Amino acid sequence: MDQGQTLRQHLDGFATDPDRRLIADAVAAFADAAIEITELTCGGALAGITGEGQTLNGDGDIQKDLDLQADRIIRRALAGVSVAALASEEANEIEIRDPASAISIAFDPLDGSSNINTNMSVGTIFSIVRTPLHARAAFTQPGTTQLAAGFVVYGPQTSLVLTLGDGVDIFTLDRKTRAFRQIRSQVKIPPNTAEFAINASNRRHWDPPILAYIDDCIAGADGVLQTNFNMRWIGSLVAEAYRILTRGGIFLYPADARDGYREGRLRLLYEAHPMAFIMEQAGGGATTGNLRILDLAANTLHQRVPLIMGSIESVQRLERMHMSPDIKFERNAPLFATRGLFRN
Ligand code: AFP
Repeated sequence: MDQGQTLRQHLDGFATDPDRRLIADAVAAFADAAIEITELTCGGALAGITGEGQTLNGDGDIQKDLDLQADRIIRRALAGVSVAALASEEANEIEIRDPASAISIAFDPLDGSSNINTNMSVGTIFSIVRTPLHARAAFTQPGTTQLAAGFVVYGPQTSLVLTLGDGVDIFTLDRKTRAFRQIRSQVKIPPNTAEFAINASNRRHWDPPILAYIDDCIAGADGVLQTNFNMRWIGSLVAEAYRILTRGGIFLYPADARDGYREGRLRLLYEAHPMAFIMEQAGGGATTGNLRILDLAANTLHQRVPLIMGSIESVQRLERMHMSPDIKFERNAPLFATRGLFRN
């Protein structure tokens, strides 16, 4: 893959049969929508964006003005693409369009929208799946049925991360030509990391394996991991994922004891599934702690799931810590507190 090719050239090289052409057209539609959305995020208040909202989506989240505008922009961009079923974070129901189409799409039009009026990075996430016999069943399949997945970060750069099932490539919007141009191909996530991302204010609500892992990270070079860690928490999944693809890391939004968070906060269909596909395609991993994200199938449209993703060594360590019940997590014991039994 030559660096510097446009996204359209990349997609044309991929589209070697009618189904692949369909996938390519859907990705191109998200790229076109992203160019329109980025003009709103860059304009902010000058573009009439307040980051406020009055209505609630199907999962009870306040819908910010840009959530709804992004949803409309994406649906309009997809109008010219044959799609069987559409699922959006901002809609209570699946939209059936062309049931005979080979592809269906789940998307989060604007993730991280609570960051809009603080001028932080936000994004769009999408997952393209093969349509099963009945279009209505498109979103009850495991994540392994995805054909493509991607996300756009509306940050200092507007960049699109894409997997078509053969590695991960990154494209940045050239604002002069209004075309996405490839900046990285076949991205690989470093297998090890010294950087974790978690909302540490929820520490009192975490389950023991998460407590043990994060405390081991904070123990630094004197602890069982024998490494000094750095922490990040942006509050925007796409920004965290982009950083992990750039320099490695582990992102955790685990289940916790708060009401409504027993299955975490992130949604399986249009956040965890596409992110997991991208992470695995880049040599990383994605798990609930107990189960591989891509093996999971949704029972409901906005189903939440605990999400741990990033550098493969850290993901596998956390899975071991979740799956070995005989490990004693004597947390906060005086003097003889025992740590996780793993030594790297
Ligand atoms: P919003 O879209 O409501 O801003 O949520 C963003 C998000 O789903 C994800 O992008 C962040 O990683 C996570 O929530 C932040 O959650 P906390 O606000 O609980 O830290």
